[in-house]
Amino acid sequence: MLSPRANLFYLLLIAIPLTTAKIFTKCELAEKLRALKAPPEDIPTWVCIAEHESRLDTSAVGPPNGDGSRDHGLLQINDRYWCWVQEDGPAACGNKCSDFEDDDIRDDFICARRVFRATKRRTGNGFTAWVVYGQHCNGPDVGRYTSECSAVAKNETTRS
Ligand SMILES: [Ca+2]
Repeated sequence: MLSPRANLFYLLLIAIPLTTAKIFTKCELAEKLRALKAPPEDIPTWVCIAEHESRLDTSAVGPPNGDGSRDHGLLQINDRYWCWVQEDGPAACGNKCSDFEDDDIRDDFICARRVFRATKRRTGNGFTAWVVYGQHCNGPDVGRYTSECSAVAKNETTRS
C-alpha cells in the first residue's frame, strides 16, 4: 500500500490536468459567456468561433501561422500582438499566452472583446478577426450552435 504522502502525490498528478484545461460543451460555454456579460445576440457566434477555432478546448495551441506566431486557447488569441510568450514581447492584453490555455476563460474573453473592438474599428465587424467567422459563423443559421441549450439561449438566438 502507498504511503499517505505517495497517495497525495498521485492524487495531485491526476488532479493537475483537470484544473488547468477544460473542454466545454456548447451550452456550458453559452452559459459562461452569459455570466461574463457577452451581448446575448452574440453568444451563438462566439460559441461557433470557439467550436471551429479550438473544438472548445481551452488548452488548444495552434500550429505556427505564416508569420511564425501561434494562437492560444478556446478563442485562439494570437501571440504576435495580444499576449506574450517571452516576457519582452508585445502583449496588448497584458497577459502571458499561457493564461489563455487554462480553464478560466474570463481573461480570455476580456482579451477577445478587446480584439473584437479593435477589429470593429477597422472593419466594422469585430468577429472578422477570427478567420473561421467568415467560413462558418456569419450565416443566418449560426443560432444552431446554441439551439439545444436552455430556453433562455433559444430566445436569444431567435431575437438576433
Ligand atoms: Ca484563461
